This record gives sequence, structure tokens and C-alpha cells, in this order.
Amino acid sequence: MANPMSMTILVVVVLTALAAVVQVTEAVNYVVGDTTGWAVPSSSTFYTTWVNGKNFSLGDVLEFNFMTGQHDVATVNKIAYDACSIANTITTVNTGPYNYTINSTGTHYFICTFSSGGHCSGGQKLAISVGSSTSAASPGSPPTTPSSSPPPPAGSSASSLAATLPLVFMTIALAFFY
Ligand SMILES: [Cu+2]
Repeated sequence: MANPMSMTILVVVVLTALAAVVQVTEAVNYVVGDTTGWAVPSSSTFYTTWVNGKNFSLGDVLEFNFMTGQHDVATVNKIAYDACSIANTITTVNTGPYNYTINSTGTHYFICTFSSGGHCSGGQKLAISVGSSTSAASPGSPPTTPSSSPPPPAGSSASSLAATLPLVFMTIALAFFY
């Protein structure tokens, strides 16, 4: 018969296992431009390059690091993004650093409106594509090509479960032996 101490250990281990599984779906925090931050980059393709290989999801956070008064972060549509037009911004944040939480799918466009769009023209512009799942197609790839779809993601959550479940069962067994 399990004694109170064993039950306590059991509860702790089960909660720890659950926490490990939940952690897999935790939001990712991206520092835009990494150490460059949110600035006029040395190359106009800098932020396009920064985006490459990243898989943005709902709930992830984009951290725009900039000095208040030197840059801003404006959300715009594709037309304004392409043209670096500052006439029709959707939202503008003037205070840095700014944490933007991704709350919708689709493509999100950001520019700096400083210098009448000159910062944007210099490359201070960011476009990210947000899929509804982790297996979302990369931006620009045709959506209807099932033959090229990747194998079902052997997700980290599955492997995490596989790693933690034996631990849980072992503890349950121990709890009954002691
Ligand atoms: Cu700027």
C-alpha cells in the first residue's frame, strides 16, 4: 500500500513530467536582427536573411530593440512595405524596445518610418510569414503540392512524451513498492 510520502513523490514527478511536455509548446522569443537589433542594417537584405530558416508561430514574440527617438516600428500592408511608404501605416510604436506578440496568421510587415521612409529604403523592413501550424509551408512555396510535403513531423512533443512516460510509470511502481 502506498504511504503518504510515496504519493507525494508520485505527484511531484507527474507534475514535472507534465511541465516538460507543456514546455514544448511554449512561445519563442525572437530578437529581431539579433545583435544588430532594429536599425538601418549594413545590407538592405539583412532582415530578409535574418528571417530565413525561422518558423514563426502564433504566440511567438518579436523583440524590436531600438532607442526611442531613433527608430520606430510601424505595421503596414504589403504595398507600403514594398514601396517603403509611410503614408498608410496601420500601427506605429515609437517607444523601444518593443515586444510584438504574433496574434494572427499570414504575413506581417514592419517598417521604420524615420527619415520619410529612408530607414526602410536602407533595409530597415521586416516581413514574416506565420503559419497556423509548425508544418506550415515556407513563404513563397506553392500551397498545393502534396507530393513535396514533408513527412509527418516526428515532433519534439512526441519524443518528449516518450522520454517522460517511462519515468512516470517507474515512479508509480516505486510508490506502490514503498
Ligand atoms: Cu529607423
